[in-house]
Amino acid sequence: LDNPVNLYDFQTHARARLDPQVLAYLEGGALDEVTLHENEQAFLRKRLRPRVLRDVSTPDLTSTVLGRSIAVPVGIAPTAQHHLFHADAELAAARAAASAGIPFVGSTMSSISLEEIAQAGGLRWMQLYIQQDRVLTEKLVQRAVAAGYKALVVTVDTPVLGRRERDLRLGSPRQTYANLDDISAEGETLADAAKRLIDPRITWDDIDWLRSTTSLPFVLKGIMTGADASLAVEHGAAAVWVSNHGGRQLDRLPATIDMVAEVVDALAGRAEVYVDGGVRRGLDVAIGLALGARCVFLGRPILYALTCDGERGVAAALRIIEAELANAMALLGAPRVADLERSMVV
Ligand code: FNR
Ligand code: LAC
Repeated sequence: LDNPVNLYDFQTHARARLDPQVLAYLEGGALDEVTLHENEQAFLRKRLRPRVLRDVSTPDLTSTVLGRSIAVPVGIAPTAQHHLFHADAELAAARAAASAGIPFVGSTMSSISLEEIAQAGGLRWMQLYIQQDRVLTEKLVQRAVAAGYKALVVTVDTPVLGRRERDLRLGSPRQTYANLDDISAEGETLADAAKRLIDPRITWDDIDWLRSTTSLPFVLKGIMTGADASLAVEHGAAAVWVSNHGGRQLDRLPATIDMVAEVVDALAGRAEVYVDGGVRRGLDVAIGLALGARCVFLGRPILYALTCDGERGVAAALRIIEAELANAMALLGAPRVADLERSMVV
């Protein structure tokens, strides 16, 4: 891919290269894909109210998440099965994140093991599905601690898999799950693996159980209401991640960006707030930060960039997002991340 200028360039290039079944898995959403599209559309509907005559000569994009410094308030969301997109799999994306100084979240369902991903260095968090087998779940947590992961991201919007019709038509890709080699059959489809690995019975009691097994801070990913955000904090969450799983789970949910303010207000500073879903521009990142998110995560765009050129592709995509964010902040009159305010977005 020659001279990518924005993230859509990676998408166009990747679409032409990927096998139809893999592309369906990557791009698909649940049912009518209303939420999938709404995530992007809601960002495009936002309008900005910039402030002028503020010295923006030295943009400062640095921030922190859970007490750790990051170079840009952007992160890589957990996505399963990077082998489908590039031979270097998760290691490529994790290395690009480490070089960029941003967090990388490894999926429970990664192609390579969490220990192999750890070789990339950098700030890594572990996404956790609470599995039906709690012993295996606990073992995964202990492995993450041993491998230097700094937080658990517990995904709570997936008690069952959403009905993704593109996958139902083409079949979901047959893969291996390196973190789960003790129980996962070689070449199991993602849909079958999810049925076994995801526990539909989990409740807030299981969050309390998880908390009792580890001192790692945890983030609940897939919160879409102020009420659940408050419960998350009451059950010990250090952060709440506003997500609708990229429109892959429950359809007809609002765009994530439209729920950030409600969650921020419900928490009133008691925990950090993150958001993902439909972020395609540094400008979208600025909007998320202005509305009160502390970090904004990317899902599919990373997989497009990974498909195009492995680590180099992801690094290039991250540089573009950073440049777009710096440009947006300067034009908004916000030299520092903390200068982005809710009043700047309508
Ligand atoms: C995901 N997502 C996801 N989330 C999670 O908690 N564990 C996982 O294993 C996966 N796997 C996964 C695979 C693929 C192919 C996609 C596209 C997404 C959801 C992901 O973390 C994130 O919430 C969304 O992708 C964000 O939306 P965008 O950026 O893709 O629009
Ligand atoms: C997905 C699951 C694995 O969205 O989170 O495909």
